[in-house]
Amino acid sequence: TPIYQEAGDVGNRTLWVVFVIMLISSIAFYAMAFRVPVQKRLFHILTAFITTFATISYFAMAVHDGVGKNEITIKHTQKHFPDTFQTVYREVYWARYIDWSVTTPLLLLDLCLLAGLGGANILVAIVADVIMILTGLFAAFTVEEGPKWGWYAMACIAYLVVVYQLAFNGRGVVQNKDKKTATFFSAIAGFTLVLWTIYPIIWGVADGSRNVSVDSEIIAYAVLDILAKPVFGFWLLFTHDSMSGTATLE
Ligand code: RET
Repeated sequence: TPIYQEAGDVGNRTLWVVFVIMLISSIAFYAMAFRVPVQKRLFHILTAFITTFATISYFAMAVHDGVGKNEITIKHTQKHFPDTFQTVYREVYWARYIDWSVTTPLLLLDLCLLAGLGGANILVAIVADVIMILTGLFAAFTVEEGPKWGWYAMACIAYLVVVYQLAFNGRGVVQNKDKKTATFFSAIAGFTLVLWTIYPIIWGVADGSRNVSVDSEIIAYAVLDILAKPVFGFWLLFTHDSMSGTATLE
């Protein structure tokens, strides 16, 4: 008998709640964008786009359009008995990967512009990030265990490139800016790296090894997504607005 791993009421309700939070944040970010002079709008627009994509993706998941199914066969090996096989069908929320492939580059752009990184470094960070998300998507839909963790390992290596750009190059170059910006960058980039590192851990126990229910997976990603997008966004924009002069961040 196959095992079905699907979202229940708790998961579905969570998806709707996050949809509403993303929608309200987007409206707030667009409103904040209108209130600042046009030269200061870049961060506002970027941040508003990030939650806009998340709003669309959460809507897709809540109405169950952005969801597929992955089939995996598990072999139980028992001493003195023939091997038994069990099929697990687990929901895969692929809309997340579409969302992440657009929004994580935009989040990185926010941070790279804040640090004042050059074009080449920005491009390396963004391309590595896109590779991370795409190989993560392949990992999610690969049926065989070997290739699955192979794709996962590739995604993790790409992630290390992103970390390197932010933690080493970003931190180095932001020292050329004023002290306030340098301190703020350390705080918000540190916050980002801690949060982002939890994603592959959740993926490993949920999508990867299937030890965690789909509902728990939805809730874990919901908390992370709210911190990584709306909370990150309000923090960035309020700080930006409170800094005097347009030169501080751009
Ligand atoms: C995957 C699985 C493969 C290994 C790695 C991953 C990393 C994902 C990250 C996602 C960040 C998402 C954010 C969303 C914002 O709301 C694809 C889970 C390394 C870092 C910040």
